[in-house]
Amino acid sequence: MRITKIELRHLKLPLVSPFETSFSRVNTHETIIVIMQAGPITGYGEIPASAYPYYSSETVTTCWYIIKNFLAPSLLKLNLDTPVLTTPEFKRVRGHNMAKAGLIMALSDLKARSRKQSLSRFYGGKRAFIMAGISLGVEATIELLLDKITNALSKGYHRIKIKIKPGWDIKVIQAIRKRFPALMLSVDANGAYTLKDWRIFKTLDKYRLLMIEQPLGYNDFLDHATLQKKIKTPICLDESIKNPEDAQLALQLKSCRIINIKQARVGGPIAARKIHDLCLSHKIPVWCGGLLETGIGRAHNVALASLPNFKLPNDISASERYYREDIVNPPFTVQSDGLMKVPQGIGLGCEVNIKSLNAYTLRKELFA
Ligand code: OSB
Ligand code: MG
Repeated sequence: MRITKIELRHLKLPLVSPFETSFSRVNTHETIIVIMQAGPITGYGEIPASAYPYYSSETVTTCWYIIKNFLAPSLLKLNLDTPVLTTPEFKRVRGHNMAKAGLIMALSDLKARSRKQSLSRFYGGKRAFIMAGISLGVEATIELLLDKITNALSKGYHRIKIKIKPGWDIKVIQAIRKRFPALMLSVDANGAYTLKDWRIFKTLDKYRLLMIEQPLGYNDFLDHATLQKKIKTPICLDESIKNPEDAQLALQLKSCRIINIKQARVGGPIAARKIHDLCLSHKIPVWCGGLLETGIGRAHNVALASLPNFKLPNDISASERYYREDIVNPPFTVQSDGLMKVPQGIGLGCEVNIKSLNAYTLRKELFA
């Protein structure tokens, strides 16, 4: 079977509440849905690039441009069984991992559906449930953040991650520890510090954090290795790991003890699985990060997180944590024990709600 059509949808969705990180504060999220057709089968992928080049250098606009001009033409008419990463144009286009990832996700969904398998099964997943976790942004006051944590715990989340930045770190973590002594807590700086700030992280050692995510520069490996030697808390890399070679480098240099895998960031599920396998062979646990995905990207993330070395709770929350109305049915939910079911139906394992997909679409384009 051959790929006959690729459609892109640029979506803009209101968030249930604003999300603030060390690099921005947003009320809405922009993402691209990839709809790929082969004969009678449709596959879906998502590119959660956002409107801004702040988390990653890619945006919805750069992804659209690269897909329209380079990647989509090279995929049309391609046989479903051709390994897409080896096609000349995919190899020739350097970088643009998110653009590539969305296409490979849609292709994977197509392939899983053509074999009548769930995406989890297709990816080699073993878990029937994955560990949900929640990532909470910077708030106006510590008291407001404590309220958000209380609320998250009441919804079943067992691991809370908070965003930190200079001026919103030690005193916040101290207050959380005072109120929730046994909480499984981690922090994410999104690269907001430099090695000169190492004493801050040394101080954090006493708060029993599960990990410190991306404390230093988004391209850095060496300073992270130096910092990891100075502190006891495991460092987890997110932004620095853009492909399997980066993961290899980080493991070799001991820049981190944990890796956050986002398939959008690393170029898709194939690269994600390579990083997973590499980490497994080095006894380094991984977990699945998130980029505020809609139900389509979430289904891909849940399927990926069902692989065996996803040993730590993921940044995968219920649909309602992000959106009042998701674009899939049923929406993703978290159980009171903090677990989320891995859909067992074929492909994504949930229905795409075309009505809400249409309602949030800003523009669309068809390549055939
Ligand atoms: O660094 O993990 C991050 C959201 C947007 C950009 C970067 C990050 C995040 C999150 C939220 O932490 C994860 C999620 O719940 O989707
Ligand atoms: Mg992160």
